[in-house]
Amino acid sequence: MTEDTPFIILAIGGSDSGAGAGIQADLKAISAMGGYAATVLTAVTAQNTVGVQSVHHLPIELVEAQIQAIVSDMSIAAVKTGFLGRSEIVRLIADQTPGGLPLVVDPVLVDSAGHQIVDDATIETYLQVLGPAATLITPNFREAALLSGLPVDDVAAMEEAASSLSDELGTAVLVKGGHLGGEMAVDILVSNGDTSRLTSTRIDSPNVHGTGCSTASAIALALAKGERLDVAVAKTKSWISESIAMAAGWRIGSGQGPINPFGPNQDPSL
Ligand code: PXL
Repeated sequence: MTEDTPFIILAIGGSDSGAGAGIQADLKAISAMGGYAATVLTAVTAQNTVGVQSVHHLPIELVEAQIQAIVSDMSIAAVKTGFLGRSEIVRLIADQTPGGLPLVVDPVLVDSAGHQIVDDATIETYLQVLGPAATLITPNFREAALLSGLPVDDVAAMEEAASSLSDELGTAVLVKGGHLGGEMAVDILVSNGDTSRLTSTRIDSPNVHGTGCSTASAIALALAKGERLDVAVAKTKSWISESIAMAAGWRIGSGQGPINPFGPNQDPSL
């Protein structure tokens, strides 16, 4: 590996045809931050800024073949997972991704309207198999409620769900409150028993589709570079805020559009 070879992040998730979220968001975020994203698709969605029209889950053999193609050839520095969709895919990812690397699991369990989009067996497999293998799991507040079994409708409840989940899984947990409303966007990080609140001013923009995917991808890259978890999370939060601000005037479609990860000044240390 030459010195200028970028860190390679294995991003596993679904395609968003509107390119706001999913693998397309991962590819943009990781590229914008100077990494290289290898992309394993689990599903193809037909969607735009208005919503998801259909989902096609790829056969498990094809998901496995993609992972093998990557890990047999490339030196992966971290793994990030997004939409996995089905219990057997969650299990496959836990079995097949290389160990000993930072693993950031964004458990995509609800759609942007807040409806559950995976079955209960899939949630159970996250709890039993993939969550415990993760370095960090990054549910939004609705997903934190589903995973912890606790109601989550304010910041105090986010803290309770985050620490309960962190205790149960034995991993660090970042609960994102961006969609909770209010003047501030508050996230909760629980790591090694320590709870911290990360706050930023809410930016008025219709374009926040894919912020979860982009956040988990940027954190995975920062961890690959050896950044401490709390620092990686804090830097990523301010980068996401800037990426939202840089796309606030965009009108890519009539609904919730993408952010602009290429807009912010890149921090060379991230
Ligand atoms: O933002 C979560 C997400 C992840 N992956 C895919 C998606 C979405 C949300 O729409 O479509 C493929």
